[in-house]
Amino acid sequence: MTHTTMLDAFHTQVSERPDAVLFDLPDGRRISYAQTREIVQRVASTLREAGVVRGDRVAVQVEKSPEAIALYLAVLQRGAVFLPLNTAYTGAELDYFIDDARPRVLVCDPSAATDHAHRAQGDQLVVETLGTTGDGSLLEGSDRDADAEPVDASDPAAILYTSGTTGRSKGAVLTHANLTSNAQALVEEWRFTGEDRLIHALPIFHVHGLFVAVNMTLMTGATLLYLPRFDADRVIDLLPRASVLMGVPTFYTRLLEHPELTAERCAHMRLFVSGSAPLLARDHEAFAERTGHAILERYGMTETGMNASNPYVGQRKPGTVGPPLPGVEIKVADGETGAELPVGEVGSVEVRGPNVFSGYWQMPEKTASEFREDGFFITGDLGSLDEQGYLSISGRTKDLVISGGLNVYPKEIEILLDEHPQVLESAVIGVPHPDFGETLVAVVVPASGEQPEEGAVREFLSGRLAKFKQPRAVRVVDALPRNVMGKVQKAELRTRYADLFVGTDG
Ligand code: MCA
Ligand code: AMP
Repeated sequence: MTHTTMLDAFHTQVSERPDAVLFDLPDGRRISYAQTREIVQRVASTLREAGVVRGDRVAVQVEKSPEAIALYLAVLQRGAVFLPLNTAYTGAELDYFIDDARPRVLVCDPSAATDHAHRAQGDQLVVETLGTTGDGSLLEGSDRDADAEPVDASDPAAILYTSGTTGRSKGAVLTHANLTSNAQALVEEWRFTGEDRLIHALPIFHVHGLFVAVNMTLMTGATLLYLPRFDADRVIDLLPRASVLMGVPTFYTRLLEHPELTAERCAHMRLFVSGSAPLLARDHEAFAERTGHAILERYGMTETGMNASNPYVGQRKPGTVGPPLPGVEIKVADGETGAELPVGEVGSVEVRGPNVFSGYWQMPEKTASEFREDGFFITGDLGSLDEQGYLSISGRTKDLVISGGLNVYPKEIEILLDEHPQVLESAVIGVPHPDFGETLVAVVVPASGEQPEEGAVREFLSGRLAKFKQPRAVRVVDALPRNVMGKVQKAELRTRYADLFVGTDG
Protein backbone atom coordinates (compact mmCIF):
# COMPACT_ATOMS: atom_id res chain seq x y z
CA MET A 1 0.00 0.00 0.00
CA THR A 2 1.32 3.48 -0.78
CA HIS A 3 1.01 6.19 1.84
CA THR A 4 1.32 9.95 1.46
CA THR A 5 2.95 10.40 4.86
CA MET A 6 4.45 8.29 7.63
CA LEU A 7 1.46 9.39 9.73
CA ASP A 8 -0.86 7.69 7.20
CA ALA A 9 1.28 4.55 7.38
CA PHE A 10 1.05 4.61 11.18
CA HIS A 11 -2.73 5.10 11.05
CA THR A 12 -3.08 2.07 8.80
CA GLN A 13 -1.37 -0.03 11.46
CA VAL A 14 -3.47 1.54 14.23
CA SER A 15 -6.64 0.45 12.47
CA GLU A 16 -5.37 -2.95 11.37
CA ARG A 17 -3.64 -3.99 14.59
CA PRO A 18 -4.50 -1.54 17.35
CA ASP A 19 -3.34 -3.83 20.14
CA ALA A 20 0.00 -4.76 18.61
CA VAL A 21 2.90 -3.58 20.78
CA LEU A 22 4.84 -0.67 19.34
CA PHE A 23 7.12 -0.01 22.33
CA ASP A 24 8.44 -2.83 24.51
CA LEU A 25 10.40 -1.05 27.24
CA PRO A 26 13.16 -2.17 29.63
CA ASP A 27 10.92 -1.54 32.68
CA GLY A 28 8.37 -4.04 31.36
CA ARG A 29 5.90 -1.44 30.04
CA ARG A 30 4.32 -2.13 26.68
CA ILE A 31 2.66 0.57 24.61
CA SER A 32 0.38 -0.47 21.77
CA TYR A 33 -0.20 1.24 18.44
CA ALA A 34 -3.62 2.49 19.63
CA GLN A 35 -2.17 3.84 22.89
CA THR A 36 0.56 5.61 20.95
CA ARG A 37 -2.08 7.26 18.78
CA GLU A 38 -3.71 8.70 21.91
CA ILE A 39 -0.41 10.30 22.90
CA VAL A 40 0.03 11.61 19.34
CA GLN A 41 -3.42 13.21 19.49
CA ARG A 42 -2.75 14.82 22.85
CA VAL A 43 0.57 16.26 21.70
CA ALA A 44 -0.97 17.42 18.41
CA SER A 45 -3.57 19.35 20.40
CA THR A 46 -0.89 21.13 22.45
CA LEU A 47 1.04 21.95 19.29
CA ARG A 48 -2.09 23.44 17.74
CA GLU A 49 -2.66 25.56 20.83
CA ALA A 50 0.94 26.73 20.57
CA GLY A 51 0.05 28.01 17.10
CA VAL A 52 1.73 25.36 14.97
CA VAL A 53 0.35 25.39 11.44
CA ARG A 54 1.27 23.64 8.20
CA GLY A 55 4.90 24.25 7.25
CA ASP A 56 6.00 25.47 10.71
CA ARG A 57 9.16 23.95 12.11
CA VAL A 58 9.11 22.21 15.47
CA ALA A 59 12.64 21.91 16.88
CA VAL A 60 13.12 19.05 19.31
CA GLN A 61 16.00 18.37 21.67
CA VAL A 62 14.76 15.68 24.03
CA GLU A 63 15.94 12.38 25.47
CA LYS A 64 14.77 9.19 23.84
CA SER A 65 11.28 8.08 24.92
CA PRO A 66 8.12 6.66 23.34
CA GLU A 67 6.58 10.12 23.70
CA ALA A 68 9.36 11.58 21.55
CA ILE A 69 8.24 9.33 18.69
CA ALA A 70 4.64 10.38 19.35
CA LEU A 71 5.85 13.97 19.08
CA TYR A 72 7.36 13.24 15.65
CA LEU A 73 4.00 11.87 14.49
CA ALA A 74 2.10 14.75 16.09
CA VAL A 75 4.25 17.24 14.18
CA LEU A 76 3.32 15.42 10.96
CA GLN A 77 -0.34 15.49 12.02
CA ARG A 78 -0.13 19.29 12.23
CA GLY A 79 1.35 19.35 8.71
CA ALA A 80 4.47 20.79 10.31
CA VAL A 81 8.17 20.00 9.90
CA PHE A 82 10.05 17.88 12.44
CA LEU A 83 13.50 19.20 13.33
CA PRO A 84 15.33 16.81 15.67
CA LEU A 85 18.53 17.93 17.40
CA ASN A 86 21.29 15.88 19.00
CA THR A 87 20.93 16.03 22.79
CA ALA A 88 24.69 16.63 23.01
CA TYR A 89 24.46 20.04 21.30
CA THR A 90 25.39 22.99 23.49
CA GLY A 91 23.45 26.23 23.82
CA ALA A 92 25.75 27.96 21.33
CA GLU A 93 25.13 25.25 18.74
CA LEU A 94 21.39 25.41 19.40
CA ASP A 95 21.29 29.17 18.85
CA TYR A 96 22.50 28.65 15.31
CA PHE A 97 19.80 26.11 14.44
CA ILE A 98 17.05 28.24 15.95
CA ASP A 99 18.22 31.34 14.18
CA ASP A 100 18.45 29.48 10.87
CA ALA A 101 15.25 27.41 10.97
CA ARG A 102 13.05 29.87 12.93
CA PRO A 103 10.93 27.14 14.54
CA ARG A 104 7.50 27.96 15.95
CA VAL A 105 8.11 25.62 18.88
CA LEU A 106 11.23 24.40 20.65
CA VAL A 107 10.70 21.24 22.68
CA CYS A 108 13.28 20.51 25.37
CA ASP A 109 13.69 18.30 28.40
CA PRO A 110 11.87 19.69 31.48
CA SER A 111 15.25 19.98 33.24
CA ALA A 112 16.45 22.33 30.49
CA ALA A 113 13.36 24.58 30.46
CA THR A 114 15.01 27.31 32.54
CA ASP A 115 18.07 27.37 30.27
CA HIS A 116 15.85 27.80 27.24
CA ALA A 117 13.37 30.28 28.75
CA HIS A 118 15.24 33.27 27.25
CA ARG A 119 14.74 31.80 23.75
CA ALA A 120 10.94 32.13 23.95
CA GLN A 121 9.54 35.01 21.88
CA GLY A 122 5.80 35.44 22.40
CA ASP A 123 3.97 33.33 19.86
CA GLN A 124 6.95 33.47 17.49
CA LEU A 125 8.84 30.84 19.47
CA VAL A 126 7.08 28.85 22.16
CA VAL A 127 9.16 26.64 24.49
CA GLU A 128 7.49 23.35 25.44
CA THR A 129 8.87 20.44 27.44
CA LEU A 130 8.83 16.67 27.15
CA GLY A 131 10.45 14.31 29.65
CA THR A 132 11.05 10.58 29.70
CA THR A 133 8.55 9.68 32.42
CA GLY A 134 5.36 10.93 30.79
CA ASP A 135 6.09 14.44 32.09
CA GLY A 136 6.32 17.76 30.31
CA SER A 137 4.04 20.55 29.12
CA LEU A 138 3.32 18.82 25.81
CA LEU A 139 1.37 16.12 27.65
CA GLU A 140 -0.39 18.33 30.18
CA GLY A 141 -3.51 19.20 28.18
CA SER A 142 -6.41 16.77 28.13
CA ASP A 143 -7.68 17.68 24.64
CA ARG A 144 -7.07 15.38 21.73
CA ASP A 145 -6.91 16.29 18.07
CA ALA A 146 -8.02 13.51 15.78
CA ASP A 147 -7.74 15.22 12.42
CA ALA A 148 -4.59 15.52 10.38
CA GLU A 149 -3.85 18.69 8.43
CA PRO A 150 -3.84 17.82 4.74
CA VAL A 151 -0.40 17.88 3.14
CA ASP A 152 1.15 16.98 -0.19
CA ALA A 153 3.71 14.22 -0.60
CA SER A 154 6.15 16.88 -1.81
CA ASP A 155 5.77 19.00 1.34
CA PRO A 156 8.66 19.06 3.82
CA ALA A 157 8.29 16.52 6.63
CA ALA A 158 11.61 17.05 8.39
CA ILE A 159 14.75 19.13 8.45
CA LEU A 160 17.92 17.42 9.62
CA TYR A 161 21.05 19.49 10.03
CA THR A 162 24.31 18.22 8.66
CA SER A 163 27.53 20.13 9.13
CA GLY A 164 29.44 21.24 6.12
CA THR A 165 32.92 21.74 4.80
CA THR A 166 32.45 25.46 5.30
CA GLY A 167 31.76 24.85 8.98
CA ARG A 168 28.19 26.11 8.64
CA SER A 169 25.48 23.53 9.24
CA LYS A 170 22.94 23.02 6.48
CA GLY A 171 19.39 21.88 7.02
CA ALA A 172 18.53 18.99 4.69
CA VAL A 173 14.84 19.26 3.85
CA LEU A 174 13.22 15.83 3.51
CA THR A 175 9.75 15.52 2.04
CA HIS A 176 7.01 13.09 3.01
CA ALA A 177 7.65 11.24 -0.25
CA ASN A 178 11.36 10.92 0.62
CA LEU A 179 10.48 9.26 3.93
CA THR A 180 7.70 6.96 2.76
CA SER A 181 9.44 5.79 -0.41
CA ASN A 182 12.64 4.95 1.42
CA ALA A 183 10.88 3.13 4.26
CA GLN A 184 8.86 1.16 1.70
CA ALA A 185 11.95 0.18 -0.30
CA LEU A 186 13.72 -1.01 2.86
CA VAL A 187 10.69 -2.93 4.14
CA GLU A 188 10.58 -4.85 0.87
CA GLU A 189 14.31 -5.33 0.56
CA TRP A 190 14.84 -6.56 4.12
CA ARG A 191 11.54 -8.51 4.26
CA PHE A 192 10.39 -6.54 7.28
CA THR A 193 6.94 -7.50 8.66
CA GLY A 194 4.63 -6.93 11.62
CA GLU A 195 6.18 -10.01 13.22
CA ASP A 196 9.56 -8.30 13.55
CA ARG A 197 10.97 -7.27 16.89
CA LEU A 198 13.68 -4.71 16.37
CA ILE A 199 16.28 -3.93 19.02
CA HIS A 200 16.35 -0.14 18.94
CA ALA A 201 19.45 1.21 20.67
CA LEU A 202 20.22 4.12 18.31
CA PRO A 203 19.51 7.77 19.00
CA ILE A 204 16.31 9.08 17.41
CA PHE A 205 17.66 12.40 16.16
CA HIS A 206 19.31 10.95 13.04
CA VAL A 207 18.18 9.22 9.88
CA HIS A 208 19.41 5.80 11.03
CA GLY A 209 17.45 5.57 14.30
CA LEU A 210 14.40 7.54 13.13
CA PHE A 211 13.84 7.19 9.40
CA VAL A 212 15.28 3.71 8.98
CA ALA A 213 14.48 1.90 12.24
CA VAL A 214 11.34 3.70 13.42
CA ASN A 215 9.75 4.37 10.02
CA MET A 216 10.15 0.74 8.96
CA THR A 217 8.52 -0.33 12.22
CA LEU A 218 5.62 2.12 11.86
CA MET A 219 5.08 1.05 8.29
CA THR A 220 4.70 -2.64 9.11
CA GLY A 221 3.20 -2.70 12.60
CA ALA A 222 6.34 -4.26 14.07
CA THR A 223 7.62 -3.93 17.66
CA LEU A 224 10.51 -1.86 18.97
CA LEU A 225 12.53 -3.38 21.82
CA TYR A 226 13.30 0.16 22.79
CA LEU A 227 16.47 0.97 24.74
CA PRO A 228 17.42 4.48 25.88
CA ARG A 229 20.90 4.04 24.38
CA PHE A 230 23.31 1.37 23.25
CA ASP A 231 24.41 -0.90 26.07
CA ALA A 232 26.09 -4.16 25.03
CA ASP A 233 24.80 -6.07 28.09
CA ARG A 234 21.21 -5.10 27.41
CA VAL A 235 21.44 -5.88 23.72
CA ILE A 236 22.90 -9.30 24.53
CA ASP A 237 19.99 -9.90 26.94
CA LEU A 238 17.43 -8.94 24.29
CA LEU A 239 18.82 -11.03 21.43
CA PRO A 240 16.77 -14.17 22.21
CA ARG A 241 13.53 -12.12 22.09
CA ALA A 242 14.40 -10.13 19.00
CA SER A 243 14.53 -10.66 15.25
CA VAL A 244 16.47 -7.63 13.96
CA LEU A 245 19.25 -5.32 15.19
CA MET A 246 20.25 -2.12 13.41
CA GLY A 247 23.45 -0.41 14.45
CA VAL A 248 26.53 1.55 13.62
CA PRO A 249 29.83 -0.37 13.36
CA THR A 250 30.74 0.55 16.97
CA PHE A 251 27.76 -1.58 18.14
CA TYR A 252 29.31 -4.60 16.44
CA THR A 253 32.84 -3.87 17.66
CA ARG A 254 31.49 -3.72 21.22
CA LEU A 255 29.30 -6.83 20.84
CA LEU A 256 32.30 -8.76 19.56
CA GLU A 257 34.12 -7.86 22.77
CA HIS A 258 31.27 -9.34 24.80
CA PRO A 259 31.91 -12.91 25.97
CA GLU A 260 28.21 -13.80 25.76
CA LEU A 261 27.83 -13.07 22.07
CA THR A 262 27.19 -16.62 20.87
CA ALA A 263 25.41 -18.43 18.04
CA GLU A 264 22.83 -19.78 20.54
CA ARG A 265 21.89 -16.27 21.66
CA CYS A 266 21.44 -15.18 18.06
CA ALA A 267 19.50 -18.29 17.02
CA HIS A 268 16.19 -16.40 16.72
CA MET A 269 17.65 -13.38 15.01
CA ARG A 270 17.04 -13.08 11.29
CA LEU A 271 18.94 -9.88 10.47
CA PHE A 272 21.82 -7.71 11.70
CA VAL A 273 22.20 -4.42 9.82
CA SER A 274 25.18 -2.05 9.93
CA GLY A 275 25.54 1.41 8.48
CA SER A 276 26.40 5.10 8.95
CA ALA A 277 30.14 4.37 8.77
CA PRO A 278 32.31 1.66 7.20
CA LEU A 279 32.15 -1.73 8.86
CA LEU A 280 35.58 -3.35 8.90
CA ALA A 281 35.61 -6.53 6.77
CA ARG A 282 37.46 -8.06 9.72
CA ASP A 283 34.50 -7.38 12.05
CA HIS A 284 32.07 -8.72 9.44
CA GLU A 285 34.03 -11.97 9.29
CA ALA A 286 34.53 -12.26 13.07
CA PHE A 287 30.78 -11.73 13.62
CA ALA A 288 29.88 -14.42 11.08
CA GLU A 289 32.27 -16.84 12.73
CA ARG A 290 30.90 -16.18 16.22
CA THR A 291 27.18 -16.04 15.44
CA GLY A 292 26.63 -17.59 12.01
CA HIS A 293 25.14 -14.28 10.79
CA ALA A 294 26.52 -12.23 7.90
CA ILE A 295 25.94 -8.59 8.90
CA LEU A 296 24.03 -6.79 6.15
CA GLU A 297 25.82 -3.52 5.39
CA ARG A 298 24.01 -0.67 3.71
CA TYR A 299 24.87 2.89 2.75
CA GLY A 300 23.01 6.13 3.17
CA MET A 301 23.23 9.73 4.18
CA THR A 302 21.05 12.40 5.73
CA GLU A 303 20.28 14.03 2.39
CA THR A 304 19.21 10.80 0.72
CA GLY A 305 18.15 8.27 3.30
CA MET A 306 19.32 4.83 2.22
CA ASN A 307 20.86 4.37 -1.21
CA ALA A 308 22.37 0.91 -1.39
CA SER A 309 22.12 -2.32 0.53
CA ASN A 310 23.64 -5.74 0.45
CA PRO A 311 20.92 -8.22 -0.48
CA TYR A 312 18.70 -10.01 2.01
CA VAL A 313 18.86 -13.11 -0.15
CA GLY A 314 22.10 -13.50 -2.04
CA GLN A 315 25.70 -12.69 -1.41
CA ARG A 316 26.55 -10.08 1.22
CA LYS A 317 30.03 -8.98 0.31
CA PRO A 318 32.15 -7.67 3.20
CA GLY A 319 33.66 -4.28 2.46
CA THR A 320 30.85 -3.39 0.04
CA VAL A 321 27.49 -1.71 0.61
CA GLY A 322 25.69 -3.71 -2.07
CA PRO A 323 23.72 -2.68 -5.14
CA PRO A 324 21.36 0.34 -5.25
CA LEU A 325 17.99 -0.08 -3.55
CA PRO A 326 15.00 -0.52 -5.87
CA GLY A 327 14.07 2.84 -7.39
CA VAL A 328 17.45 4.39 -6.60
CA GLU A 329 20.09 5.04 -9.26
CA ILE A 330 23.76 5.18 -8.32
CA LYS A 331 26.44 6.42 -10.67
CA VAL A 332 30.20 6.51 -10.14
CA ALA A 333 31.34 9.55 -12.06
CA ASP A 334 34.27 11.75 -12.87
CA GLY A 335 34.09 14.37 -10.12
CA GLU A 336 34.82 17.22 -12.54
CA THR A 337 32.56 16.40 -15.46
CA GLY A 338 29.94 14.07 -13.99
CA ALA A 339 30.61 11.57 -16.80
CA GLU A 340 30.03 7.96 -15.80
CA LEU A 341 33.19 5.92 -15.14
CA PRO A 342 33.74 2.30 -16.17
CA VAL A 343 33.17 -0.58 -13.74
CA GLY A 344 35.93 -0.87 -11.17
CA GLU A 345 37.13 2.73 -11.35
CA VAL A 346 36.95 4.90 -8.24
CA GLY A 347 35.06 8.16 -8.61
CA SER A 348 32.40 10.46 -7.23
CA VAL A 349 29.35 8.55 -5.92
CA GLU A 350 26.19 10.21 -7.23
CA VAL A 351 22.58 9.33 -6.50
CA ARG A 352 19.16 9.96 -8.03
CA GLY A 353 15.76 8.73 -6.90
CA PRO A 354 12.63 9.41 -4.85
CA ASN A 355 14.77 9.22 -1.70
CA VAL A 356 16.88 12.26 -2.57
CA PHE A 357 16.07 15.38 -0.53
CA SER A 358 14.53 18.53 -1.94
CA GLY A 359 17.38 20.84 -0.98
CA TYR A 360 19.13 22.65 1.85
CA TRP A 361 16.91 24.93 3.91
CA GLN A 362 17.11 28.42 2.45
CA MET A 363 20.33 27.70 0.57
CA PRO A 364 19.34 27.48 -3.11
CA GLU A 365 22.86 28.11 -4.38
CA LYS A 366 24.45 25.52 -2.13
CA THR A 367 21.74 23.08 -3.18
CA ALA A 368 22.26 23.75 -6.88
CA SER A 369 26.01 23.26 -6.55
CA GLU A 370 25.55 19.73 -5.18
CA PHE A 371 23.29 18.49 -7.98
CA ARG A 372 24.16 17.67 -11.58
CA GLU A 373 21.89 19.04 -14.27
CA ASP A 374 20.33 15.61 -14.79
CA GLY A 375 19.26 15.47 -11.14
CA PHE A 376 22.04 13.33 -9.69
CA PHE A 377 23.08 14.39 -6.18
CA ILE A 378 26.82 14.51 -5.52
CA THR A 379 27.26 12.67 -2.22
CA GLY A 380 30.86 13.67 -1.51
CA ASP A 381 31.76 9.99 -1.13
CA LEU A 382 34.24 8.16 -3.34
CA GLY A 383 33.59 4.64 -4.50
CA SER A 384 33.46 2.09 -7.27
CA LEU A 385 30.95 -0.39 -8.67
CA ASP A 386 31.91 -3.99 -9.41
CA GLU A 387 30.72 -6.29 -12.20
CA GLN A 388 27.67 -7.28 -10.18
CA GLY A 389 26.72 -3.70 -9.42
CA TYR A 390 27.89 -3.75 -5.79
CA LEU A 391 29.13 -0.40 -4.54
CA SER A 392 32.25 -0.04 -2.38
CA ILE A 393 32.83 3.21 -0.53
CA SER A 394 36.55 3.85 -0.55
CA GLY A 395 36.91 7.41 0.68
CA ARG A 396 35.40 10.87 0.77
CA THR A 397 35.97 14.08 -1.13
CA LYS A 398 34.37 15.93 1.76
CA ASP A 399 36.56 16.58 4.77
CA LEU A 400 34.45 14.54 7.16
CA VAL A 401 35.26 12.40 10.19
CA ILE A 402 32.77 9.76 11.36
CA SER A 403 33.19 8.96 15.05
CA GLY A 404 30.96 6.18 16.38
CA GLY A 405 28.55 6.84 13.51
CA LEU A 406 28.35 10.57 14.27
CA ASN A 407 29.59 13.00 11.64
CA VAL A 408 32.01 15.75 12.46
CA TYR A 409 33.25 18.33 9.99
CA PRO A 410 36.79 19.43 10.99
CA LYS A 411 36.20 22.97 9.74
CA GLU A 412 33.76 23.66 12.56
CA ILE A 413 36.43 22.81 15.15
CA GLU A 414 39.24 24.54 13.28
CA ILE A 415 37.26 27.79 13.23
CA LEU A 416 36.95 27.65 17.03
CA LEU A 417 40.58 26.61 17.58
CA ASP A 418 41.77 29.52 15.45
CA GLU A 419 39.95 31.86 17.84
CA HIS A 420 42.14 30.67 20.73
CA PRO A 421 44.61 33.45 21.56
CA GLN A 422 47.55 31.05 21.74
CA VAL A 423 46.78 29.38 18.41
CA LEU A 424 47.95 30.68 15.07
CA GLU A 425 46.32 28.02 12.92
CA SER A 426 45.03 24.50 13.18
CA ALA A 427 44.08 21.35 11.32
CA VAL A 428 41.68 18.74 12.64
CA ILE A 429 41.93 15.20 11.32
CA GLY A 430 40.36 11.80 11.89
CA VAL A 431 42.57 8.88 12.92
CA PRO A 432 41.70 5.22 13.46
CA HIS A 433 40.13 4.42 16.82
CA PRO A 434 39.42 0.90 18.10
CA ASP A 435 35.95 1.73 19.47
CA PHE A 436 34.66 4.69 17.45
CA GLY A 437 36.21 3.71 14.10
CA GLU A 438 37.67 7.18 13.74
CA THR A 439 38.35 9.86 16.31
CA LEU A 440 39.50 13.47 16.18
CA VAL A 441 42.98 14.87 16.66
CA ALA A 442 43.67 18.62 16.64
CA VAL A 443 47.03 19.74 15.31
CA VAL A 444 47.79 23.34 16.27
CA VAL A 445 50.52 25.83 15.46
CA PRO A 446 51.24 28.28 18.33
CA ALA A 447 50.79 32.02 17.91
CA SER A 448 54.11 33.83 18.10
CA GLY A 449 55.75 33.43 21.51
CA GLU A 450 52.94 31.19 22.84
CA GLN A 451 53.00 27.61 24.07
CA PRO A 452 49.44 26.27 24.14
CA GLU A 453 48.87 23.29 26.38
CA GLU A 454 46.71 20.35 25.46
CA GLY A 455 44.52 20.64 28.58
CA ALA A 456 43.91 24.35 28.06
CA VAL A 457 42.99 23.90 24.41
CA ARG A 458 40.56 21.11 25.22
CA GLU A 459 39.06 23.16 28.05
CA PHE A 460 38.57 26.03 25.58
CA LEU A 461 36.51 23.80 23.31
CA SER A 462 34.37 22.20 25.99
CA GLY A 463 31.11 24.06 26.44
CA ARG A 464 31.32 25.41 22.90
CA LEU A 465 31.09 22.08 21.11
CA ALA A 466 29.11 18.91 21.70
CA LYS A 467 31.20 16.26 23.43
CA PHE A 468 31.48 13.96 20.40
CA LYS A 469 33.05 16.79 18.37
CA GLN A 470 35.82 17.44 20.88
CA PRO A 471 39.29 16.19 19.85
CA ARG A 472 40.64 13.33 21.94
CA ALA A 473 44.21 14.57 21.45
CA VAL A 474 45.85 17.90 20.71
CA ARG A 475 49.32 18.03 19.15
CA VAL A 476 51.38 21.21 18.94
CA VAL A 477 53.62 21.54 15.85
CA ASP A 478 55.84 24.28 14.48
CA ALA A 479 54.11 24.33 11.10
CA LEU A 480 51.38 22.47 9.22
CA PRO A 481 52.54 20.45 6.19
CA ARG A 482 51.43 22.21 3.00
CA ASN A 483 51.68 21.47 -0.71
CA VAL A 484 53.01 23.91 -3.28
CA MET A 485 49.57 25.50 -3.53
CA GLY A 486 49.69 26.20 0.21
CA LYS A 487 46.93 23.66 0.96
CA VAL A 488 47.27 21.81 4.28
CA GLN A 489 48.21 18.18 3.65
CA LYS A 490 45.80 16.42 5.93
CA ALA A 491 46.73 13.03 4.48
CA GLU A 492 50.25 13.52 5.77
CA LEU A 493 48.96 14.43 9.24
CA ARG A 494 46.68 11.40 9.23
CA THR A 495 49.66 9.16 8.48
CA ARG A 496 51.75 10.86 11.15
CA TYR A 497 49.15 10.29 13.88
CA ALA A 498 47.63 7.06 12.57
CA ASP A 499 48.84 4.99 15.52
CA LEU A 500 47.87 7.39 18.29
CA PHE A 501 44.96 5.24 19.49
CA VAL A 502 45.92 1.86 18.09
CA GLY A 503 45.98 -0.75 20.82
CA THR A 504 44.43 1.62 23.37
CA ASP A 505 40.92 1.46 24.73
CA GLY A 506 40.38 5.09 23.80
C1 MCA B 1 29.58 9.31 22.82
N1 MCA B 1 30.77 9.95 22.93
C2 MCA B 1 31.35 9.99 21.73
C3 MCA B 1 30.43 9.39 20.85
N2 MCA B 1 29.35 8.98 21.54
N3 MCA B 1 32.52 10.49 21.32
C4 MCA B 1 32.81 10.38 20.03
N4 MCA B 1 31.99 9.81 19.11
C5 MCA B 1 30.79 9.30 19.49
N5 MCA B 1 29.96 8.75 18.58
C6 MCA B 1 31.44 10.47 24.12
C7 MCA B 1 30.61 10.44 25.36
O1 MCA B 1 30.10 11.76 25.57
C8 MCA B 1 31.59 10.02 26.43
O2 MCA B 1 32.33 11.08 26.93
C9 MCA B 1 32.59 9.16 25.73
O3 MCA B 1 32.51 9.58 24.35
C10 MCA B 1 32.35 7.69 25.79
O4 MCA B 1 30.97 7.48 25.85
P1 MCA B 1 30.33 6.05 25.74
O5 MCA B 1 29.51 5.79 26.95
O6 MCA B 1 31.32 5.03 25.32
O7 MCA B 1 29.40 6.35 24.50
P2 MCA B 1 28.04 5.76 24.25
O8 MCA B 1 26.99 6.53 24.94
O9 MCA B 1 28.10 4.28 24.48
O10 MCA B 1 27.85 6.09 22.70
C11 MCA B 1 28.65 5.56 21.70
C12 MCA B 1 27.74 5.13 20.56
C13 MCA B 1 26.82 6.31 20.22
C14 MCA B 1 26.88 3.93 20.99
C15 MCA B 1 28.60 4.72 19.39
O11 MCA B 1 27.62 7.43 19.87
C16 MCA B 1 25.83 6.03 19.17
O12 MCA B 1 24.76 5.47 19.42
N6 MCA B 1 26.17 6.39 17.90
C17 MCA B 1 25.25 6.24 16.80
C18 MCA B 1 25.09 7.54 16.10
C19 MCA B 1 24.09 7.44 14.98
O13 MCA B 1 22.91 7.15 15.15
N7 MCA B 1 24.54 7.71 13.76
C20 MCA B 1 23.68 7.64 12.59
C21 MCA B 1 23.69 8.97 11.90
P3 MCA B 1 32.70 11.19 28.49
O14 MCA B 1 33.01 9.80 28.94
O15 MCA B 1 33.88 12.11 28.49
O16 MCA B 1 31.48 11.77 29.09
S1 MCA B 1 22.60 8.89 10.45
C22 MCA B 1 23.71 8.51 9.26
O17 MCA B 1 24.85 8.52 9.47
C23 MCA B 1 23.33 8.07 7.88
C24 MCA B 1 22.04 8.55 7.37
C25 MCA B 1 23.34 6.58 7.84
O18 MCA B 1 23.85 6.05 6.86
O19 MCA B 1 22.80 5.98 8.79
P1 AMP C 1 25.27 11.62 7.48
O1 AMP C 1 25.67 12.92 6.92
O2 AMP C 1 25.26 11.56 8.96
O3 AMP C 1 24.02 11.22 6.86
O4 AMP C 1 26.38 10.58 7.05
C1 AMP C 1 26.45 10.10 5.75
C2 AMP C 1 27.82 9.62 5.43
O5 AMP C 1 28.13 8.48 6.22
C3 AMP C 1 27.92 9.13 4.01
O6 AMP C 1 28.07 10.19 3.08
C4 AMP C 1 29.13 8.23 4.09
O7 AMP C 1 30.33 8.98 4.04
C5 AMP C 1 28.97 7.61 5.47
N1 AMP C 1 28.38 6.26 5.44
C6 AMP C 1 27.12 5.87 5.71
N2 AMP C 1 27.00 4.53 5.60
C7 AMP C 1 28.21 4.05 5.26
C8 AMP C 1 28.75 2.77 5.01
N3 AMP C 1 28.03 1.66 5.12
N4 AMP C 1 30.05 2.68 4.66
C9 AMP C 1 30.82 3.78 4.55
N5 AMP C 1 30.38 5.02 4.79
C10 AMP C 1 29.10 5.16 5.14
